[in-house]
Amino acid sequence: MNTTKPVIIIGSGGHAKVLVDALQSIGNEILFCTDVDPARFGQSVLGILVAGGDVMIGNHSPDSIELVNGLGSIGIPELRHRVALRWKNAGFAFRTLIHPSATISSTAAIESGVQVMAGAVIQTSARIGDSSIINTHASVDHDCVIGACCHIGPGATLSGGVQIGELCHMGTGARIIQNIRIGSGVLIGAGATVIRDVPDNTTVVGTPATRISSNASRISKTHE
Ligand code: JB3
Repeated sequence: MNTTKPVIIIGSGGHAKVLVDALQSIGNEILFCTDVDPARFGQSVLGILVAGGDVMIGNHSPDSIELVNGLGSIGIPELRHRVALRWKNAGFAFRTLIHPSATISSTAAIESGVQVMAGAVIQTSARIGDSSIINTHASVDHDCVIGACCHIGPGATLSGGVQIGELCHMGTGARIIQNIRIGSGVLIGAGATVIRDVPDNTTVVGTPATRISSNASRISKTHE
């Protein structure tokens, strides 16, 4: 939280609103939000204007601002990933945002563009990959490794030594026991309890969590 650059928030929905609130609480200047839905243009998010489409970002130099990825997910975060990739390739940096009420060990590693929301806990020696969201009151325990662009949902719990690949969604209140390995492109349903390793591109639900479908076709489209 030590940059002085103003930010532009991509998106103006529920996740963007939580980000506006967090940024305002630490006094970070927000220029405007963007959206793809013209019906949102001219509206405000907690007093911040939805100024137009993402094309408006191009009116600013990558040196003068930072971006905040305001796209969350209720499934695999492929849209969030695409938007991050597009603007990074155009030379823009994404702001790493840690809510003042989050608790993060000094030995944890937080990569760029990560968002750690209110009340989340990240324990010693954990690593959080680029652009991931650790949402409200989620808990990531010692030595966990979370890959790029994952969404760890509100109140989700990772016990010690869990490894998660890229582009995963862990639903609200889901839990993973110690030392489990989760692949990439995995969706863990809300409230699930994961007690066995989960391979790439799989959806698991329930307690204990069991596989209900494959996400392979959707994930491959993400990387086109
Ligand atoms: O559960 C919690 C605490 N938060 C959820 C979050 C992680 O994910 C939240 O409840 C929602 O389920 C979801 O939030 P998100 O992603 O903000 O969803 P929604 O409220 O539906 O708003 C998405 C907005 O992004 C809509 O206004 C879309 O029109 C807009 N949008 C879609 N694609 C885009 C793009 N905006 C821009 N700027 N660029 C895009 O490419």
